[in-house]
Amino acid sequence: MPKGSDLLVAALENEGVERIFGVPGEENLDVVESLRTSKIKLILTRHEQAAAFMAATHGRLTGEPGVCISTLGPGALNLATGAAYAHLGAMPMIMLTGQKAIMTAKQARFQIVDVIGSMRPLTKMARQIISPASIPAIVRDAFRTAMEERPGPVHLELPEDVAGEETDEVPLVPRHPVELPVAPPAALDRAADMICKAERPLIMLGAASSRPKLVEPLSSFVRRTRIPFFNTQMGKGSVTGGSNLYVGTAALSSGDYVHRAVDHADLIIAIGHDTVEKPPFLMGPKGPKVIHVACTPANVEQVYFPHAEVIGDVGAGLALLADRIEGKLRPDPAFIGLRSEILERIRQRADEDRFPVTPQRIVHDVRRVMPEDGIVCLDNGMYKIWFARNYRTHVANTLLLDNALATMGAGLPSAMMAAMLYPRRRVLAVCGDGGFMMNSQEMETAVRLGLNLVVLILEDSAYGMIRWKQAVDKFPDWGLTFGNPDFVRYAQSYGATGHRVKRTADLVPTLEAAFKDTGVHLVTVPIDYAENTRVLVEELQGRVPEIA
Ligand SMILES: Cc1ncc(C[n+]2csc(CCOP(=O)(O)OP(=O)(O)O)c2C)c(N)n1
Ligand SMILES: [Mg+2]
Repeated sequence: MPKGSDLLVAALENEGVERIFGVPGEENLDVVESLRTSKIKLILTRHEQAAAFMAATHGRLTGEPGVCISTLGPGALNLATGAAYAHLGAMPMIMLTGQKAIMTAKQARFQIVDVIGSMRPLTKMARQIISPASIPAIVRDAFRTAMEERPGPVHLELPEDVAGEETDEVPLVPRHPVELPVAPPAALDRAADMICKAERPLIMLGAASSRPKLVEPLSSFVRRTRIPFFNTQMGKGSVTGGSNLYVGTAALSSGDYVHRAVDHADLIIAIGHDTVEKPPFLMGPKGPKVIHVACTPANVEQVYFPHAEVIGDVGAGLALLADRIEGKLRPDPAFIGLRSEILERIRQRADEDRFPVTPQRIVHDVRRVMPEDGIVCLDNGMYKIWFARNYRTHVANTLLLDNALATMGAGLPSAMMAAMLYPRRRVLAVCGDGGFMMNSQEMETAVRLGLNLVVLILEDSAYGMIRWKQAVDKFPDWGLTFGNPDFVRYAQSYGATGHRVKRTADLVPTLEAAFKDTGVHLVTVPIDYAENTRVLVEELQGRVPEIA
């Protein structure tokens, strides 16, 4: 007779799960035993948070939920930041946590916290499993909920007595394809009318436009309508950035060069905008009209209140919209001039050879060593703004950054997941010396898994972004610097290879050599953040951007 944990693992196999990331506790031992004889690999991490970041990134890159596992109380709470990361970032993920037996209480309240209660606000659904017979249906429901628009994390708690309880065979619930409804003709006609009447329409690609299945329909919409486009940070790469219609990335909310194009527009077609992102532009009473195109209705915010909405399957909706407007638009010639001005500004100082290295040069050099399909995974720090503004993407989901929870610590785990999913592509984690140290223990996991991965650390011995904001706000420079380990020896102690860049000209050859070799490489380079103030404050007319 199968026990609860056997049914759980069979249900996960039924969903196509290949790996589970995490740190089991004694309450998970039945599940561990059921995994032992299954096709699913158990991948131990050195902290549950990293397991959750990896599982979430699986969901982000494939559309299929990644799965992570932890014990009760302390382990489950360590998943919380990863839950929030997936929840805000709309990444499908399943979190499985153990719990003490529910029919007896032999250890009184030892280690018991209300994990379901803690997870509820951080997930789409949080449920305790109370009988083995319910497992197949609950698991199917969990995956469906996690994957459905808007995707996100689901938490299931499996108490140890339910996991160990024998039961009759219970049939699994088969998967079937689900299509979303398409926007009704009235909504499409209204939007088409607004676009045809506009003189200077501009497309904005937001976070949800990066969903893996949208690559083709989005590119086709832009090709057919020839409307210039810009993207939010998390919408980067969803349409080829090499096209002559790309006018830039909105890494700040206003005042950046790309906002000249936004200010010039009289209509913005916001495709897949999710207001979890730091606002890519600020709507006001006088600005351009906005059409929201997405699977789910817009959230109304102080800075985002669209005038029309096209709700439903985005790919199908865009094809119908293109049918209505193709060939009827007159491209506005001013965008072409604006585009070259914006891109020229962004390119400035990319060749600067001063040492420590400037952020612009780092972005430029990273682009040189990354093939078009190479994946750059950012942690969270000052350099994120530079990569978002300056790094050109040509393939969808090749610059993974978090402009939603904007948590530190996800750079290395997200890169590890990308390296596992795409072993033949170059994968680079870019981390600050602060963010890297928040999950640096996963270097051991990366080495153990035999991943090919390069980690670039930008060293300023500080929580640079906060230090910069402190200076912008005219506070004295105080309290935000720290010392670092010797990163080369630190890498070596994990069995990885460490490199220190001592001259700006060495950055490209060092990264190139690291990629040509196999295994895990860590490259550390000192960064000069004087450019933050020069460009992001002084050059952008004294306007101070909001930061995370
Ligand atoms: C988990 C977490 N803690 C704190 C912050 C606030 N924060 C944002 S950026 C930053 C500094 C990042 O430092 P580092 O990783 O060294 O990057 P740098 O800005 O120095 O390049 C901090 C503390 C955050 N976003 N996430
Ligand atoms: Mg730093």
